[in-house]
Amino acid sequence: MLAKSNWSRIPLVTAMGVVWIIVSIGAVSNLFGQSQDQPNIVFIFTDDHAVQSIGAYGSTINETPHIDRLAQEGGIFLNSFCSNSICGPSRASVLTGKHSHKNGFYTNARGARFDGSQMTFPKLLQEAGYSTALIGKWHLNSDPTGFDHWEILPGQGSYYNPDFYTSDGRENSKRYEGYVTDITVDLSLEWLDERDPDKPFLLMCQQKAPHRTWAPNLKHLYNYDGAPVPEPPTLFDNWSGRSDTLANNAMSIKDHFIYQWDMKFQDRVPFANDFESRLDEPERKRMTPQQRAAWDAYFEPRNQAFLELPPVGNELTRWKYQRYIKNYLRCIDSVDENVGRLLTYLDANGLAENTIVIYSSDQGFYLGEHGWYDKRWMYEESLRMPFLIRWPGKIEPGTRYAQLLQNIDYAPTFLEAAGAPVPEEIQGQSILPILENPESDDWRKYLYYHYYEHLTEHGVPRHEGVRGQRYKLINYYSNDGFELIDLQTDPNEMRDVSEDPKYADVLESMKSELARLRQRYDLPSLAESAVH
Ligand code: SGN
Ligand code: CA
Repeated sequence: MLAKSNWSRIPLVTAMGVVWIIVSIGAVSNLFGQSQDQPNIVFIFTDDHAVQSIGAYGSTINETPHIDRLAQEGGIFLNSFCSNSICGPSRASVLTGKHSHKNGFYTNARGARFDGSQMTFPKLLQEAGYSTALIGKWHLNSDPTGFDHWEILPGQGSYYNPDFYTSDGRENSKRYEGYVTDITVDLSLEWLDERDPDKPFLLMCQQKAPHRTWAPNLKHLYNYDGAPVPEPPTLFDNWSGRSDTLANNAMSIKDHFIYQWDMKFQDRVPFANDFESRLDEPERKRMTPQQRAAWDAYFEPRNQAFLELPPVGNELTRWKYQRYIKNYLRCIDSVDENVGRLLTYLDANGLAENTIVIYSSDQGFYLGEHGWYDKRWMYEESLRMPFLIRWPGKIEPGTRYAQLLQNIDYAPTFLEAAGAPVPEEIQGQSILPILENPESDDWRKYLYYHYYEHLTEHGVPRHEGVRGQRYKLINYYSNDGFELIDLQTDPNEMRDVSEDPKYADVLESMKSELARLRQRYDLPSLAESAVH
């Protein structure tokens, strides 16, 4: 890999000279590779894990002791955000350190493919002497590049008895019996055992969980049983006082769950409408007879009780919220215990000291806030990404960072940590200076956001915006206009103050921040953005 990538930089030397240079580069890189200065990186990345369900972020609905360990032994970024709140685009920003309009991956639309020939940080880490691996969810449609080893789920993947495929092709995918969250870590640990011990490594361990359809592991089915999970204060939000476009959503707890998928019913529920009824349930049909029996033993009696006396009105919404949130949290219970397995492995193999461990997720999620599930909007719950980082010797245990972090910052951070140059084209900034000086004020004061999918599966329109520490400006540019939120007086984001004269100056200054960021990141016109 090294020889190949350096070859292109030395086209004019003679054949003998080339051999000599390659041998020298190999020797230097080997020394470099063994150096203690290059930390290993374990990047644990989950799918749709909202900060409201992480203990270290103050969750009031669950506990995540293993994830929290990273905050206790390292640091936590309290203001960490994505650039485009949807799976593939967030992953593309992580890999490239760039916003969607620069890495070319705007939406999850059918046919969207990540251009794997472009610069990514794993490729640059390979050049800097790292062994690299990616295991689990990928969801960028083209095959991964920049990894010595990869084993990925097709598309969204499955919770039960999942298929994984490798560079041998999708048609040669391998089915593993068991639960995807465990298997993703089994495969990650196998790779750690087999890797070249003389090189530093990058492991991207990317869980499918806790993505829809929230199918928990059998051993966690009974967790949270017996007592209701507290409801968020905005579960019955009626979307007034903000853009009219909010009311067109198709992601409400009240109306937009599918009984057979999300609510775990086997048959059509008699009073369900067509939207709420789809029979091609994705998980139960994949289970072994034993798995299915254990699954049914939990859900069937509870479903019967529901059908005998179905709740109505707000009580039905409450019931759906409980069914949804408990399964979501059970999926996280598996994620958390598997974070524990990874940390235990690092401890047991003497790797903890020289390994950066990060826990993050591709975007946040609504856990009933605003009456919703799913993501996409620029409101806090889906804009946020968890970011916990442990790096012994560099981060004081228990450090809390308030700076505005974004997923475009991950790539330059990893490159700088590895001592590799950060290409000019990267739009994010390395957080290393902040890690050294947590109080640092020398950091962005505003961040740029842009969601491009227009009125697809969940009815969310394209929009862009800017967020500072106190204010957020959103532009629903294809179907409405500006919305201004004062996060200090209105942390639940229930009121657009863009037309309130008291905020006239704030509105103007946020508009000019937006214009400044559009220029800084070299955005095309909104008309050009409206084609994706
Ligand atoms: C699927 C889900 C959606 C979800 C998208 C994107 N529907 O289409 O609810 O928003 O993925 O999620 S499902 O009925 O198939 O579960 S993402 O994490 O990949 O961006
Ligand atoms: Ca996601």
